[in-house]
Amino acid sequence: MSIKAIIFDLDGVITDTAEFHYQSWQRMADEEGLDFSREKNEQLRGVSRRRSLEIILDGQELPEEEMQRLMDKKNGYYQEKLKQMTTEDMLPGAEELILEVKNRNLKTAVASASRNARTVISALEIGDLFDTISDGHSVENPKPAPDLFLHTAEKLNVEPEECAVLEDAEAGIDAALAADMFAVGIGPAERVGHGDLVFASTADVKLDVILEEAD
Ligand code: B16
Ligand code: MG
Repeated sequence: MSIKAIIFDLDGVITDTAEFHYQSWQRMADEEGLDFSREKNEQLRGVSRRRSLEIILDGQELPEEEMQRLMDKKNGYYQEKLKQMTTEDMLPGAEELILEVKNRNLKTAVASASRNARTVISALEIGDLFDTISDGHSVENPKPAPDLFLHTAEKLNVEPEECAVLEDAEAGIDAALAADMFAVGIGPAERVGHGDLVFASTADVKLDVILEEAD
C-alpha cells in the first residue's frame, strides 16, 4: 500500500536527548546507591520511564511509592537539563527531512514514548511541522506494544499500512512492525537491523527509497 504518513520518533531521530536521560539516571542512581553505567544505559533507549527504572533495578522489587519517588527524582534532573535545549539541538538532517515529507504532501506525526515530548518539541520550535503529536501520555502500553503508533494513525486518519515509522530503538522497531507499519531503523544493524529498511543516521535517510520500498 502506498505511504500517506511518516511517523517520527523523537529522541534519537529528531533530537538526541539520550545523553540528558543518561546523566539524569546516573545522578539518581549514584545518590540512591544503585548500580548503573553508560553500558547499562544503552538498554534504556526508547523504553518508558518505568521500564527504564525496572532495568536499572535488575529484578529488585520496590514498593510503588518508592518507584514513583525514584522516577520523579530522575525526571526532575532531566527537566532541569531540558531547560538548556534550543533550536540548535535538532539532529543533522532532521528539519530538512520533515520539510521534504511535508512538501510531498504526506502527513507528519511525532510518536514518542516520552512524557516530556511536548517540552522538547517546543524547545526545538517544530510543533507547527506536525499534523499530530503522540507522547508518553497518549496510551497505556508503551513500545514495544503497537498502541502508540496505532493511536497516531487513527489521529492522522490513515490506515496503519499507510504509515512509515522512523525509529532509533529496538523496542520502537518492534512496535512499528507489530502495528503493521513500514519500519525504518535509524542506527546500527545490531539495534534496528530487524526494520524493513535501515539508515545509519537521520542525515542518511532517503525519503524516495522509503516510499519505493514500502509501495
Ligand atoms: P520520559 P522516544 C523515549 O523517547 C526515550 O528514548 C527513552 O530513553 C525515555 O526513557 C522515554 O522516552 C521516556 O521518557 O522519561 O521523558 O517520559 O525515543 O520514544 O522519543
Ligand atoms: Mg527514540
